[in-house]
Amino acid sequence: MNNKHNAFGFSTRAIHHGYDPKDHHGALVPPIYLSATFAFPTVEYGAACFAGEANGHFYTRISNPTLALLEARMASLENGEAAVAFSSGMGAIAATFWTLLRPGDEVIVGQTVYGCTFALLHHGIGEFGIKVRHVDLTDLAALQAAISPATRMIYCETPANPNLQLVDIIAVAALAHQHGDITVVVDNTYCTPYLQRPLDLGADVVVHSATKYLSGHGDITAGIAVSSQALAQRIRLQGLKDLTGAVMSPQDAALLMRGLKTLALRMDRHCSNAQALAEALQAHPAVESVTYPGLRCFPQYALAQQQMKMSGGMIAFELKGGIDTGRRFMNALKVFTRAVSLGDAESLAQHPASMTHSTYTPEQRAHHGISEGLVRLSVGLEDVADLLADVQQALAKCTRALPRPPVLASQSVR
Ligand code: 4LM
Repeated sequence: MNNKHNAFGFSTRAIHHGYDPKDHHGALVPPIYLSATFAFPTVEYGAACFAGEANGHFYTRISNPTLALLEARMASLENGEAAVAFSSGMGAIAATFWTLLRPGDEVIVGQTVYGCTFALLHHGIGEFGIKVRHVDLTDLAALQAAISPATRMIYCETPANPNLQLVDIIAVAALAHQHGDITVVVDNTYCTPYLQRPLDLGADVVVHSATKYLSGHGDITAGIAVSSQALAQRIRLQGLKDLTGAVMSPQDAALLMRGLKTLALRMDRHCSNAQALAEALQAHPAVESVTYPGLRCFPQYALAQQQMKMSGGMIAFELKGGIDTGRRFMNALKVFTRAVSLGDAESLAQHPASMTHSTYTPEQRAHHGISEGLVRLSVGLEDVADLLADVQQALAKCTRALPRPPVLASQSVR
């Protein structure tokens, strides 16, 4: 199957796109090209490759046949023209920023983003003359007011890590594009293209931590940027080749392609397991609040239904006793693993304020909607009955441990 077969369904493309065994001695699984460098048949051809006039592979930091296959597959799944592979999600995000922003430019960022993206914005590009402005992107009037002639990019996560706030991609992209030269970049890590395709909704660039659902097995760190051919070429030649050098290894590309083969199956299971857990948490008396896009009480339920195919595998919730009870809950879990990251087969629990979002100060967390008591669950692929039982037993333990309300002197029995 070659790249012209974009009419096939999502899983067919995730398994076959861009590869034909007959071109590779019949090998069912694509070979891994480990070579760092590639021979030129002539000096003239080598020079043409360097000048961008010939498409051959010449050095793996710029391109490699195994990476090219993965990139073609990811572009197909996101409905983009081209993709660039990176050694981590942060590599993809940093390369995109450094390619598209210059001193004097402004970037508008949604209220809540992953902690290291926040750090890159404020301690990275923000310290090199690029102005970073956080705006509540659910408020289009605020976005309109924040756009200035210097605005070059709008960047968001939807759903946002960790509080799951959504951004209406169609509305934000339409507003951005009324103003001309503004690139809309969406981090699609939480959804993957199986649940949401930002480019179809008007975004210009999609970035991913492919460490998460895309690879799905917690055994690589990887990143991807998907866009038009022209933007991808800029991100490759500037952000990847010269500014970060954050190239993905061909072995990791092979593991990532193995993960992609089961992406749709895995996402279906992540979503159904998460829905069941979110409903169980919501019904439990020890739980203060549950944030999950598939619950009717989710403040942006209508947008979630419209923009996402299903509600995802991530849950944020708070317990009535606050973070002390949250810690007891997490320490009592037996099937869930206490770990950061997300999208793995294993269910994971972590505390954003002290872990993934500890790059924010407490004041910044309060301002950006990340409460100190929030517990984040990445719901995995285990049997849902075991996950429900684990959460119930941990809730029972932390409820028992809740301090009793003080007994008033007049009520005490002597
Ligand atoms: C975590 N996240 O949340 P690499 N974009 C999003 C992310 O959640 C992450 C990255 C980018 C977590 C990692 C410890 C929405 C990461 C960065 O870790 O560089 O592949 O992706 O638990």
